[in-house]
Amino acid sequence: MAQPTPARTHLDWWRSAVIYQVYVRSFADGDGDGTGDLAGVRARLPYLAELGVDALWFTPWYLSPLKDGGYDVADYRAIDPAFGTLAEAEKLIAEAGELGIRTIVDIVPNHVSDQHSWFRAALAAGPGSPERELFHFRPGRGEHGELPPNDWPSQFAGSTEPVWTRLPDGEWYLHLFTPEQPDLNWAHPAVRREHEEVLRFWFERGVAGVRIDSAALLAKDPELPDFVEGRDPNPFVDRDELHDIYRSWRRVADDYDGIFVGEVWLPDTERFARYLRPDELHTAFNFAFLSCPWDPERLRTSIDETLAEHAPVGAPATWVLCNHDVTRTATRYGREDTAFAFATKAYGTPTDLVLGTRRARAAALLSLALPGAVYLYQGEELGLPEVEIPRDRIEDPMHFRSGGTDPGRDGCRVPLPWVADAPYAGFGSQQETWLPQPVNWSSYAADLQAEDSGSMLRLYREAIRLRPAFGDGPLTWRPAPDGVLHFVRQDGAAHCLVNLSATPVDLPDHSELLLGSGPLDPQGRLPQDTAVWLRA
Ligand code: ISL
Repeated sequence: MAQPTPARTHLDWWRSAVIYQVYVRSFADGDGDGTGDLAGVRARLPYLAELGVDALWFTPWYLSPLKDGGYDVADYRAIDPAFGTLAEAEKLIAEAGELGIRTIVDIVPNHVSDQHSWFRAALAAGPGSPERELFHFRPGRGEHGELPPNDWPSQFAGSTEPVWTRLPDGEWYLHLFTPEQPDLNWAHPAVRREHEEVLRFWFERGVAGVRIDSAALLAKDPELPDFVEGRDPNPFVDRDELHDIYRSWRRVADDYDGIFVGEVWLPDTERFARYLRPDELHTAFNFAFLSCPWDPERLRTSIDETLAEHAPVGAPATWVLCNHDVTRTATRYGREDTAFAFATKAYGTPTDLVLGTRRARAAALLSLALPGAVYLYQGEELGLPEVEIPRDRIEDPMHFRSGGTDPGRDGCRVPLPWVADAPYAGFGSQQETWLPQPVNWSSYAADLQAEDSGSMLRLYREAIRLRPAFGDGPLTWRPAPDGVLHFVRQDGAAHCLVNLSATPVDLPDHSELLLGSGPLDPQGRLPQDTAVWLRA
């Protein structure tokens, strides 16, 4: 029997929100210098309001040398001058709020930039100093300390580079990502204190939530032992100490009715759900769904497992198809292997974009009909494909740290096309954009799509407008032919069907066809790779 839905208040907005991820550097350029900025976002707020999203998640906009696109933070209380000023961020938060759009900022607690004042002080203070205790400094192994202190693998998939860097004074420091991103020592009380103050700093400025970067990596085994595959507990992933950290973060957030979304990549669903206990994080990204291939059984299993793992802790699911780290949806679904994995990214993978786009449209309706929150990555609503960036223009450290074999993540970070008939597809730049746009980029421009009722943009706008028809209650599967996903929400009042089989299927009885990802066939049946929303 379906559980009664408890009464919801405005404070529960995040349980069923549509949250739009803004990669500031590539969203819109307000000052014409080739890099996106806060002025660009402010100018495009009406577009986001028209799209109908509930909140914006901004990837890091803080002072940063941008060695990892801003995930190398030099100062959490300052905005990078390439993006704007703190006063402008405050204006942006307020202006978005006036349009009913909340703001989520991105906190990167695992590491800081090597230009952060703490790390500079640690370098200057030398071995054995209290300043170095904020990080993981160690002598090396080997007769002369010439070997790294342990053998941990890099957290940049495909990276062949070590996670330790040796200083001229002989000590080594730990960095799970690039050498410009030294890992903090979370066993140190000052590290905890500082982050709670940073949370307060941003909540005081009116943000509604915080995304937590690499949320399962912060805590380290103090002995820093070698990594042994399968040994439990892992010395640096998903350690029990993390839960105490997030419980105290939760107390800070509760003072402001703020919410968290954790970047928790963990294959073990029970371990994943621990982060979502009522006194810890509110939500976490659903990477299982993001990685799932375009396959009816696998998708259905992924949805069922997601709902089952969240139910015991009472947390809503999230549905994510892509983000700034992964292959864009339209491209991924147009390939032979439709799953996402960092390990399988390669140059020159054959792609059928017509097929991929048809599936991406169906996937949009599928994910927006599921119970929980949906994350939408900028440009997904335009159906942008992954771009193969010329090697001499790539900036992503993941590419370089793989020895050049991994194309890296810049292919999903190309500056957005806004106006077809304008320089740089209307991104706003007066000079070459920081990543090059491909020749056909204007054909995806938002202004063209706004005028075209068959466009991806119009589909997303309609879907977000109609999504309340699915409510916030549970999902029930209906019997369906092989290869067809059919579920209902609202005690059967709203249906979602997705046909992943080659055989067209008849629609169930309904009073109204709310929305389709593509046309029905001449017999009124749902064709392959098409989704439909119906009112019973
Ligand atoms: O590379 C991975 C697996 O080998 C990922 O799991 C990776 O650890 C994860 O995507 C972390 O990403 C986040 O932190 C990184 C940053 O570069 C990414 O952009 C961010 O999303 C370091 O801060």
